Amino acid sequence: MARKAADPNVATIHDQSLVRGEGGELHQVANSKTDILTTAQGGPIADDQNTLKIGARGPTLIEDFHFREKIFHFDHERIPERVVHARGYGAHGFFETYESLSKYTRADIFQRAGEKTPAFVRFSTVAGSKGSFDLARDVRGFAVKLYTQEGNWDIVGNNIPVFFIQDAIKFPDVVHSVKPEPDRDFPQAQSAHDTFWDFISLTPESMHMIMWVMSDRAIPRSFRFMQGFGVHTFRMLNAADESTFVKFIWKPKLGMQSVVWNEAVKINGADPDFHRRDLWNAIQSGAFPEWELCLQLFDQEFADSFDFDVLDPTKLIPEELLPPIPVGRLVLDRMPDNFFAETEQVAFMTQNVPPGIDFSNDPLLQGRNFSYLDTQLKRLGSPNFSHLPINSPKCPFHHFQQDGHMAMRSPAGRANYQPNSFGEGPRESPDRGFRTFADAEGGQKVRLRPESFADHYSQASQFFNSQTPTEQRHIAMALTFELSKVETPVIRERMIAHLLNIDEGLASTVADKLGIADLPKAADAAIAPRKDLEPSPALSIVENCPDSFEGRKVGVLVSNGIEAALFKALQATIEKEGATMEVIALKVGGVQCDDGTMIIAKHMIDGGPSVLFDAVALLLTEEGAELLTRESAARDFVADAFAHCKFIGFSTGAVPLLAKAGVEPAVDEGLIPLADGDAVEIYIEACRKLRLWAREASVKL
Ligand code: HDE
Repeated sequence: MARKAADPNVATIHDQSLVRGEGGELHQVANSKTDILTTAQGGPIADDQNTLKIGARGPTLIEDFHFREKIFHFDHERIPERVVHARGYGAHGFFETYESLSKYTRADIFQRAGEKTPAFVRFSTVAGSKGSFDLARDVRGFAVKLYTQEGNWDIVGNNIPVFFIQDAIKFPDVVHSVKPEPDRDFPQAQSAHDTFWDFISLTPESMHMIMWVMSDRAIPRSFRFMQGFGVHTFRMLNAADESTFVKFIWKPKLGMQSVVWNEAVKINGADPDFHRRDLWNAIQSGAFPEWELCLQLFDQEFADSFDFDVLDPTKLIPEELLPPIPVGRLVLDRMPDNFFAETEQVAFMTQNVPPGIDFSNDPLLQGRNFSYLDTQLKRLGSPNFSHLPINSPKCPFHHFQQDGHMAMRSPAGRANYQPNSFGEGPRESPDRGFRTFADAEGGQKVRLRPESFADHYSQASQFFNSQTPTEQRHIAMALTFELSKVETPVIRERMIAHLLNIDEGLASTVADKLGIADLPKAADAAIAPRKDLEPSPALSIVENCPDSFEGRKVGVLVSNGIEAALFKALQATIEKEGATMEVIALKVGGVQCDDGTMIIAKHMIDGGPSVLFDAVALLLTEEGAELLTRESAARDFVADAFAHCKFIGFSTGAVPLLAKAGVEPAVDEGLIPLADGDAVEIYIEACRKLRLWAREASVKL
């Protein structure tokens, strides 16, 4: 069934047209290359074009079992989408362990250097439904299933290391608030509406997460350029059952990158599948994305050194205070053969942990361990969802669970229980089996938040203070945009009152942009916010720019008559950098170069706006540029690339188009003349900075 072809986007096409049989009926008949079409029961089918009727124009007969079966199955093709994280995209790969971690954990996956463990990863947005667009401002799911030798281990994380709420009992509330409002069923995949901000403004514990969600982290350029976090504090247990606390962080080898909001809005129109297409293209072309798993390991004494509680999922441990240790790499190298069978049916569960990994008392994690099993039954419809190949362990497994809907295994033997006297079936192993950390617990039964969870603002301030001025501006703009869509003034004001506890400058900028003349009083805080926490540069995307253009994409706008040598030099340099390019022209048929060679375009100008690319180059003759000045899509191509602070390479002939788009060719160092082959190197070097943020103040995004 695998459909692999030279061009990642094109399956092999066999030209087979319908043929007419003796009675005039249509057929697409099997030949030596194809199998004979059958019913689900295996019966060969003679005619799949026409229902069985009395006469050519007569009524359809109910004895047409083939038609009945085909439509019946079609009518039942959908299963409930995930209540959250409905829109997602997955890929297969492997995890490779660097060194033995036996000192900290007895988990089999961490015992041997070089051990490779099969993996499946599903990235997702949270709020939107299955058919929503990829570039919503939202948290991204980063769920990893590791098929270890001791059972499946799911690290069901996000691309943000903290969460909105501290207690699982609030999860339905936060999710209801962000989903489409129940009376009108909009907006789709957006947090910019009253109910979300109403809930948030009444939930101070969400403020740290809100800073992240309003930052560029929530509009990633690609799944390949984002970090992943296990969020909660977990435990590792070694052979002696000694516990070490651990936080899991995935770091992309290609570095982090996000888009800007104005770009995100336009990408959603130009290519709603931007992220999944990006992953598909990268993997199909052999550019396998890679992440390092990094661990923050600590003990109780270290945990006690903080004002905050390591069980509180709205807090993180700054990397500067506890540097994450790389312990292995995750490589995604194969797309599923079938989206539904694998990506849609994959069932992640936080409670899937192997011996040597254990939970902490984080109340969010404890609640999740309850929820995920429930949700799988609802979605997949049977307690036998672990029989599906994507969910099935790849190590030996033996148990006495049996029967139920869609049981796909046929266990042999007489004794389906234990203990039994027949010597049949598996037995437990106190030695090799899962052992829970024997922590001492005690106390009254209460419904209480611990005092140690009461600081809701200090790390929100720390996050804001750790951002570059550019990123801080983006947070202010995002908050302004979102709150501008809120129709209830008191909700806006409540949010300003919270922002005052995070950063007064931020609060007054947002208030000013919303036209709130009188600043409200700062929100009452359970604990006085600390604004003196050391900034953590690791939290900034811009500070950690990879200084590489690898894995990125250039959009090259071309016209007839351009220098073939320059085009080839550009192409070669981009490829050498490990980047890719796509050609845009007036027509997809392409253009002819000065030496008569043809360049085929991937996009016509309306179909390839510059928002789809990390940098652009304009290889135009003057005549070609003049022609394009009349196309609004071409003017937008240039104006947007400029406004989004992208590097723009241009041939001399392109100047008229630049001018028409309002861009001075020498306005800043982000505009790079491509006079000859050497200039191309200078251009690519500049592109490694990804964006010329210095331009931003002048373009007023
Ligand atoms: Fe989830 N979450 N979640 N979540 N979550 C689900 O399980 C839930 C939370 C996350 O690609 C559901 O299979 C509760 C935090 C990801 O298939 C459901 C709480 C984090 C995915 C569920 C949380 C996540 C889910 C819906 C609060 C980051 C997608 C479909 C206590 C650490 C997995 C499903 C995939 C999916 C419950 C909070 C990440 C309903 C009750 C915090 C990446 O079980």
